[in-house]
Amino acid sequence: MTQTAIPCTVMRGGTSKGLYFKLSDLPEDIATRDAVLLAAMGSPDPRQIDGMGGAHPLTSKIAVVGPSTHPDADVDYLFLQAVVDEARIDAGQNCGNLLAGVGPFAIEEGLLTPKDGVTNVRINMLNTDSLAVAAIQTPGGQVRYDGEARIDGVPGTAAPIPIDFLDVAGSSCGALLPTGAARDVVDGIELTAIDNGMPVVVMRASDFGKTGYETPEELEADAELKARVEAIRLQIGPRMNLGDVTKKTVPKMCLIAPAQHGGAVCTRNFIPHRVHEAIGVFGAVSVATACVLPGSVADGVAKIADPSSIDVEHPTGFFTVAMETALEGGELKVRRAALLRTARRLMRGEVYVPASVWDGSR
Ligand code: NQM
Repeated sequence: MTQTAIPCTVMRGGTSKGLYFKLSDLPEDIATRDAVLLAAMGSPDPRQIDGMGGAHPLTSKIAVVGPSTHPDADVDYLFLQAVVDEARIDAGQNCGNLLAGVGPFAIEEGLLTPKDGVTNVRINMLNTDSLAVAAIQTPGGQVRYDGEARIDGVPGTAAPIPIDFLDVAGSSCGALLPTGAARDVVDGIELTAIDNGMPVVVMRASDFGKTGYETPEELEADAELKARVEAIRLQIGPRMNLGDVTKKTVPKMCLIAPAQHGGAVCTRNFIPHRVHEAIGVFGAVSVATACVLPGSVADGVAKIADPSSIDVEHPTGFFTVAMETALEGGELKVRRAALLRTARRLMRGEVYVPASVWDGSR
């Protein structure tokens, strides 16, 4: 036997795609687990030609799902980013897009019993120690994938998966505003460092001499801009309680501009070394929160018609975040955030890794 076969499901979750594993199908030892996942994805290699990865951070994602270790949840979800061109598995961020596939996967794999109608799956998100509830369509106790819900960045329509978050503010950085201020200045650029589920640094595109309406390709081709953005990221990261972020995928760096299509704000997101084709889920929640935060750099850029529903524009459309916030003693409190995603099971089978990486024993 030269290869080890591991049960695996490929799913589109929101605007991302990844490999979904049951916790019990992977090695317990973390170093061996990470070696297995790198081999499964084909990292490190810019083309990921010898694995399942799609040669972009958005298609080099992994969800590990297991029985819940939280009294108020049904399942545990650990998100792992396989870095495309480095031998590195990063557990330092959450992913709200792959999160959309966790409920369907858990039901399909028998990790919880579905209802006839809609099954609310309570998910313990291990990366940020916070909870989400995803409503999965399960008529007759079967996961339904087809439907009429449309999300920008994905062709066609699918069954809706509304997701609710109760406690994501400060879940990575310890506070909604980890530097203690709504506005900071680094390298002469005003910014808002915020964490409402994802550490994000919000900056005005115009401060970099950009419109904010450039395509991801145009921004990725701008070496000078990328160097300036990265220099700011490396300085503000430790101040966001993230330590040295040189080798981390957080914080995300978001350039904002006035909305072009009737939304609240226009965004371009460095995640952090590629530019997102849309926007991450928690990334959008954090940017939307900056838009309602008094004194943030979004003040004067974002136009908020209705603070309970914020349309974040991105390169391929809109991302709508529903939010309940309140000002308490001048401080912004986030009571609830919610949004809509879809997901689809694409394939179920076994992924093969060299037996020299793992012989299958746990
Ligand atoms: O912000 C991309 C994605 C993500 C993460 C990234 C995400 C989120 O679109 O919750 O979904 O910012 O790395 O999958």
